[in-house]
Amino acid sequence: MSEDIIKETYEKIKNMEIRGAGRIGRAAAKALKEYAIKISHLSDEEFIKKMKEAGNLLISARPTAVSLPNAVKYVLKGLNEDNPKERVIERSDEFIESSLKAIEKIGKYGANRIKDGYTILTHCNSEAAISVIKTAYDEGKDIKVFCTETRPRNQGYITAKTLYDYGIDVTLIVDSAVRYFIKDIDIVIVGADAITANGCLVNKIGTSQIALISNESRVPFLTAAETYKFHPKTIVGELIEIEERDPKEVVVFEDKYKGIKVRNPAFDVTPSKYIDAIITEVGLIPPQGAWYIIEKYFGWLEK
Ligand code: RUB
Repeated sequence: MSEDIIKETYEKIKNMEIRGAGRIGRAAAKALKEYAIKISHLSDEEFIKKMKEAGNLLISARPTAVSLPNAVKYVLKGLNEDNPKERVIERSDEFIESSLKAIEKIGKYGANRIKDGYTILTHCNSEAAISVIKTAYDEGKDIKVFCTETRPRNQGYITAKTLYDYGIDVTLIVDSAVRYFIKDIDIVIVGADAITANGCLVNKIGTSQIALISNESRVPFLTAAETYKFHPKTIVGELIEIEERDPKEVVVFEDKYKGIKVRNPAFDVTPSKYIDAIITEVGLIPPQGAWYIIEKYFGWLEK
């Protein structure tokens, strides 16, 4: 069945087989392209209807990373153009290509903030943050990286292994050790699932604690975020839904203790006042510049 392409990607995003905001966006764009090719024999009217349904299903897989609806909307904008079938396919390629280019540019711009001898702290597993770190290393800078474990899903292990394989000096710490080690850190760089119109950062749970600690210790806190991580609807006051996942990801107690409640929010919100800069593919901007980015790059989206 042609719908299987969409359902499979939906499932993989939902169960986090595909995870990380950028990857989620590109996976959705790719699924839409493959689906469009499969159903291109349908009438334009039927094609448009089915593509919209597919887009809605993909968007519902995870609620927080805005890269997902932004990618789907970018691709499906082709439905309103002449030759919708071709345009959807072309726009999927465009999105994927521009996403990969953005990560590369973020690497270059962000690396300018990393000096020789720096120790960097990162949290979770972000392609954009890793791009900054790898670029600084490629430039010959002598750097060290501290990675948090990132409970409960331990995405920090992926980051630690990736950087170690790249030849970088890596130290893994438990999430609660950030304040203990902050004296050894020169800069914090994390990724982003969403940036709001007022410059707040939505990212992996624990990010805001790290930002608070960095602020208290005067350690610069930067987030690496492609422009498709900016949330258009926050400009008209919509709030971002924070995904709360299955408590079983945190702990499974024996029956005797099943009355103990376990909460598992996947993301938190870092206020803009703790963010020194947002590294985007169009340059480093202060959090106050978020509104401008949304207006400039997402003016075409319904708000
Ligand atoms: C991943 C996470 C990452 C952002 C940015 O959360 O919080 O920091 O998605 O990643 P999860 P990237 O593992 O729950 O998806 O820079 O790769 O887009």
